[in-house]
Amino acid sequence: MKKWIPIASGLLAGFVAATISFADFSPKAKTDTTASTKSNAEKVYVPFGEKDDYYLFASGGHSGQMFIYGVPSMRKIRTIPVFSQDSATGYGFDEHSKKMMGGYTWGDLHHPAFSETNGDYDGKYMFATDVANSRAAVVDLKTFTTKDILKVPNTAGPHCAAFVTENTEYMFLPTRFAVPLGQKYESLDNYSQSFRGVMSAVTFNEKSEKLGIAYQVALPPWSYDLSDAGKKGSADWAVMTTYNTEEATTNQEINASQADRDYIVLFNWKELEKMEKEGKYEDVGGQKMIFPEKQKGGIYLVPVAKSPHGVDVTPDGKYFIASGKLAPSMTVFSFEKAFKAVANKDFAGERNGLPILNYKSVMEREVNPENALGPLHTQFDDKGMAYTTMFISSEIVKWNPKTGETLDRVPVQYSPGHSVSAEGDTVAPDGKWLIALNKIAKDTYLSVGPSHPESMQLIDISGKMQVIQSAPVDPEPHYAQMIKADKIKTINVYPKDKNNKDAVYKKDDTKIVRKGNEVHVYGIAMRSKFIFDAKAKRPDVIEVNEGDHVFIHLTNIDFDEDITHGFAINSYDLNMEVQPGQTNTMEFIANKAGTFPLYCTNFCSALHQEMNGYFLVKPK
Ligand code: CUK
Ligand code: CUA
Repeated sequence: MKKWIPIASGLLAGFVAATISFADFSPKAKTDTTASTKSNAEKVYVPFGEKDDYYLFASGGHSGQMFIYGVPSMRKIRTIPVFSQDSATGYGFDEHSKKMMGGYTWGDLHHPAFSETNGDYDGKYMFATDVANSRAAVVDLKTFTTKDILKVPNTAGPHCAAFVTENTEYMFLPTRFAVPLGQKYESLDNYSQSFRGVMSAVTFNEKSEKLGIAYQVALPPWSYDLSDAGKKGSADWAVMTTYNTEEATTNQEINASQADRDYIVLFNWKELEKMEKEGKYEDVGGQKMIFPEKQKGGIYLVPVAKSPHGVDVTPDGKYFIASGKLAPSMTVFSFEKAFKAVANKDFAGERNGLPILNYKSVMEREVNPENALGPLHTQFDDKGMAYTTMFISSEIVKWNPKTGETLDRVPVQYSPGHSVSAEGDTVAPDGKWLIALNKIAKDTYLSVGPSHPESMQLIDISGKMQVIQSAPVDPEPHYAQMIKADKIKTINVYPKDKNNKDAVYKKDDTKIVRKGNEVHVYGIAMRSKFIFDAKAKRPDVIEVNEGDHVFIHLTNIDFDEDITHGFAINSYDLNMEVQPGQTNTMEFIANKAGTFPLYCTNFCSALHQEMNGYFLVKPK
């Protein structure tokens, strides 16, 4: 046995090496004294029995889900269903998740953000937003399941968030699309007067595990793109980029790119909070809507080169960096200078009632790395150095925000949107790893037809930047966050819940209760059978009448790690999952008469195949 392990791991290492697409195996890499002396294959190889150092939580874009990878191996570990149905876990089929999804079947998840304590990821929750159907969600990291989803009224396309403040006071959700308040019908001829880009201050109550809205802000009818919360000295502030300040209502490709300058919206959320407390808002569809043009202060515009995309706050909280998108430059702004300009009313005019700060007074430096095109997003390492993705020149550029000097650059395949560094949005990033989230991975993997998978490339940033591994990813990686693995504390089984009246933990407590045409089944799943009514002649059979309203409450009484059961009824298009100790409910109308086998969908024991029964529906 002892002999077998080194041989097998040697073989595996060889296999890993053979599958790396962009690795550099030259001896030069090995003699680089600043980098580790390990080969690239060894750096990403996690032997069987060992675990990765980091979790990567990647946005699933229009898949609506979140993808979990291990770093540095770049192995995909799990999909967490968030905004879209997922039959593998029964998400969106069982009662609880169906209700959470609010009638929608899909979402477009762009920006995941961890909950924070003192500006550091605390490993408790993950937040995300849905551009497609204007929702926000929270995922519990004890179970890697979605806990709550909130439909955000008065808004269309909360894109740029989620980003959270230093102690998770708020998650701000500015929107990509302007709409009339309440999303009522309105002619586009009245766009400038009647449309607004609404930002919502979303809160999270840890006790009830529910999301809520503290207040909303009716901003001008522009597109709000990316944003970031301040840190340390700038912790009370937040920034977001805008485009289409031209207020184009058609052919945005051209019409929204006319003006040489758009803005960064700089706001003080403590002041907005004060306005809310003092009742300085109007009721719009049951929400507290602040109209900033009627208030004094709190929100300022900072001019920036046309149509910027990302804006990112440095780990020390001193600067915010806008990426040009259409302008080939990154602009570094100083919070300190901005605060001074605010205090001195150093304004260059106003737009839509919002004061514009003097560009020269706030700008620290413009950075134009040679031939670098299409800057989108910036991340940071442990030394405060910046890494900006260049969508058009398809590379990552490392530079010093304090001097503007270009330090290093590495090509990626191809067209990176975001990148993510280890613990990158905290006040103390880790360095070590950066992952480029590429939109186009042409010819990286075996062909799967005309549309190729997207890719994530792992870059070792401990010395000279080197791409050392890549992993395919389902559509579509926008942002991701990377957290130290030991910060996440998962549970092994769901604890018994005495207050859950749907839960049954003993065979003798199982029963089928009829109230009029409602049928409630209180059953258990265990290796390797279902028991719906222990006293019945056939305990694993459910019999109802056509048209009955059926509730199946199922508890998995295998309090044993990883013994998950599923529950599906043949031809009824239903499936749900019960994890160890969990109780779940399926609700439906028995609208088809007949004989329908029911079975466990999740392989749970050698007798999994025997874990079935019948669902009988007597015709009317
Ligand atoms: S956006 Cu996708 S590359 Cu939604 Cu963060 Cu910039
Ligand atoms: Cu239970 Cu398979």
